[in-house]
Amino acid sequence: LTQFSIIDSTLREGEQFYGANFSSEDRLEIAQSLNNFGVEYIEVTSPCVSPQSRQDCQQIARLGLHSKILTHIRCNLEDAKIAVDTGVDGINLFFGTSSLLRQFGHGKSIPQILEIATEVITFIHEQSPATELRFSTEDSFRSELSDLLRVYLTIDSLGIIKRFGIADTVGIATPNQVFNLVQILRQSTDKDIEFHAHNDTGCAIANSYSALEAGATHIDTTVLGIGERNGITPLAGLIARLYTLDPETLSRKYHLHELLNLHQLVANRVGIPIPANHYIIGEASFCHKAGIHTQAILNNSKTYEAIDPDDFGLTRSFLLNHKLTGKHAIAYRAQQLGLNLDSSQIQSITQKIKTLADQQQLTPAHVDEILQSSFIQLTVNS
Ligand code: HCA
Ligand code: CU
Repeated sequence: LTQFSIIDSTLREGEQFYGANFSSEDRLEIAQSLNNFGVEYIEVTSPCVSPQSRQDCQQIARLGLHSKILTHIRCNLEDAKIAVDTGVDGINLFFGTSSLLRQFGHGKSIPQILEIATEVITFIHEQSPATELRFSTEDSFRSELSDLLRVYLTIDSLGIIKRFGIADTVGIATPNQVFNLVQILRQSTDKDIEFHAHNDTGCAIANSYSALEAGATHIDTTVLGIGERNGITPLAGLIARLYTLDPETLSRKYHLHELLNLHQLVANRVGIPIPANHYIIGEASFCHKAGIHTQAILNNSKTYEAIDPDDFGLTRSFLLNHKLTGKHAIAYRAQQLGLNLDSSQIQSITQKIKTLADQQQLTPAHVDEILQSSFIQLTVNS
């Protein structure tokens, strides 16, 4: 799995997150930061939603970033006319194909969808033949397979579309369902396949990985997984999933050291903290606590780390100020502090910390104090 591209949609799907309201400056900085990390594509909000969005879309397209810039529009002529003038590298079109969206959303039948899509795709291609076009069926997993295939195949026969999208719009698909649908589409077209996974049931990363296994070529992500409702595939989660399988490819494709900066920027601009247990860049991700773990990690970090923090410019840490602590971690800390204590001394200090931790909330500073004062006492006594 080396031939895949990430389409990061923090500046489109991410703007649909309940707390997000990016200024022009935010959008430009986030685009730069995504580019520094090295995602292949950046998807930005439709230029049709507001005058500022249109300006920002044009400005991001003009930055000359290494990442290709896409915008995401409804499949209609009015939107298409505005989007072709923005200078983006590609346009992502979508049309709801499930009976729910056809009945209660846009109200169009499958033949009408095909007629409109044909008109829009042909128009964009005539106006701007170099524009990379993608067409996706919104709510793919609640659509009839026969409808999906009819739509994809009819549109494929126009010979214009570069990539087809499958969208798990309400986040209900299972990894097997994703595998099966992508595989069917893989066997029906030679075009690229993009997968967009909502995370309502916590399967977004697994589903995205399943899509890749079945032959998808492009995966949609956002930083911190932000998006409508509880969001979509988190970028760092997809990176973690793929990195453990092939660290060399991931290190070659992306500037992994930029991952934390990117997340800090987005968290700051959305106004949310980075969850401590977020993939890779969360504060707890390389923090080791239980004595059994710290002992083994000190011997060989691979024992309890599937991801090497070094590759991401991050460092591991040990939590000592609790009752689960162990003598190896305490000895390691003593050594760091330059305190020469023998193993029986370390043993008794460890017991002291455990006992104290049963009675009160200890801080790392407490642990250091205990180590230091024990050391002084022991030196004075000897
Ligand atoms: C949305 C649309 C979308 C589109 C995905 C795509 C979805 O709900 O705003 O274009 O492939 O989840 O269906 O984000
Ligand atoms: Cu979506």
